[in-house]
Amino acid sequence: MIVEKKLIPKTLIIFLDIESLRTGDELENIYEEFYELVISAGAEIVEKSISKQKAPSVSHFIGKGKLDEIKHLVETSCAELVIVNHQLSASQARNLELQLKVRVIDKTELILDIFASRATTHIGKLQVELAQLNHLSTRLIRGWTHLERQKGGIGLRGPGETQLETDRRLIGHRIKRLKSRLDKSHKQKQLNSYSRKKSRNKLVALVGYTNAGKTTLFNRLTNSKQLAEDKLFATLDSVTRKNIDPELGPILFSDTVGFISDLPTQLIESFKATLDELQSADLLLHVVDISDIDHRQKEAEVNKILEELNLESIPQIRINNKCDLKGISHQVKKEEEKEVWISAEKNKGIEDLREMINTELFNGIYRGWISLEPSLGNIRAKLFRMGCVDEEKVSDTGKIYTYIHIGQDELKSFIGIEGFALCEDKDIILES
Ligand SMILES: Nc1nc2c(ncn2[C@@H]2O[C@H](COP(=O)(O)OP(=O)(O)OP(=O)(O)O)[C@@H](O)[C@H]2O)c(=O)[nH]1
Ligand SMILES: [Mg+2]
Repeated sequence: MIVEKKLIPKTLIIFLDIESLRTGDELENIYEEFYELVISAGAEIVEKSISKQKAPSVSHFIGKGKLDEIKHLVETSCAELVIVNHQLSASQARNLELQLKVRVIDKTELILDIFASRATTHIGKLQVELAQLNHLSTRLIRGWTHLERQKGGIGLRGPGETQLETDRRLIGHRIKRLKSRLDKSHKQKQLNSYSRKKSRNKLVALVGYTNAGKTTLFNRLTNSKQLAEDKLFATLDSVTRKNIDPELGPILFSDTVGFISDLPTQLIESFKATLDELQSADLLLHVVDISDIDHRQKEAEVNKILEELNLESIPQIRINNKCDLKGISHQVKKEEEKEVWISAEKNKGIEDLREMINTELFNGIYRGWISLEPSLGNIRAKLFRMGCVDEEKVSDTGKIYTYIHIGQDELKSFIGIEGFALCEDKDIILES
């Protein structure tokens, strides 16, 4: 058997705190997240440089004195790669590489790299490639734009065209192709969303910071077995499934990619097609890891990204997850606050969540018997399609009694139809 050996680069990490007012614990948390990102990318950390700086330097991002120190560290540790916990401009990255004589990558590239290694579905892979190419093209921009204007040409590489121009052109073509392929998949998704509307299922999307517990909750609500792991970006591709909880109205839940602070804009851009699905969501479940000391900050980051995606107007329930770790017993605050305390892993507080979802989406749930005249076969079929029917009895006269659970709002649309009536248990015993 051939075992593929993955190259693990010896890596030096640079953690620079730029004039922040953050306290020790918060800073520690941010450092840990960065450290974990580096590990997730599969690097072997051989050296680190942690420091504070007032403002980034325009040319190298890192101040001169510190840079000399780092240069020495690179040499003594034999590091082959340097990763910086910020976004660098193209020239800063190049200048740093010239100084340090090893490859330098910034936080954007680091996240893109992790996404690339995690993407499993066809769409996921296309999206990551698009993001990487978009990023790459910003890195190629300097030094050739003036040439492009002279030549401006499609066609084979001609005399006078530099390698940079050729690369740029090839990247441009590939980006165009990827975009059109993603567009096609996107259209398919819109069709799916249309058929969902027809089937009258509500769409509830789980959003939140990476590692908050979205997939764990999703699995619980839909009885799925999606991979939930204690690592950043365990989920990359959205998955949508129907709920299994009979107490809930007809709902499709959608698990999505987790967010992180400084999520590269290229990534948001290329994931828009997937995240666009969220536009048609009726409700967002914002999952927060309440045991994380930084959870307020992370919650704000998520809301910022939701705003960028124009999703801020969709109703939200804030879910304080991992209560078991905090020792908080599940409790519901005032209902208007739309906040619940749960432990997705320990299955605590799910009833409160269920109730809040039902209230939010359906104005509460009606559970009980209805009677249908035999001529209302189409209504009966519709109720079955909606997944509302729990039990059914037919009287001697052919009248159908159906026990349903349905949103109060949905129920309203049936009331008034001739031959459709709400009834009580005793009515059924009398007739059948
Ligand atoms: N103690 C505790 N751990 C939990 C709870 N919910 C989730 N976890 C753990 O938190 C880790 C992350 O859970 P996931 O469900 O993968 O988180 P996610 O939000 O889907 O993460 P990404 O897909 O990476 O964005 C896993 O190790 C879970 O077992 C909880 O209620 N309590
Ligand atoms: Mg997940």
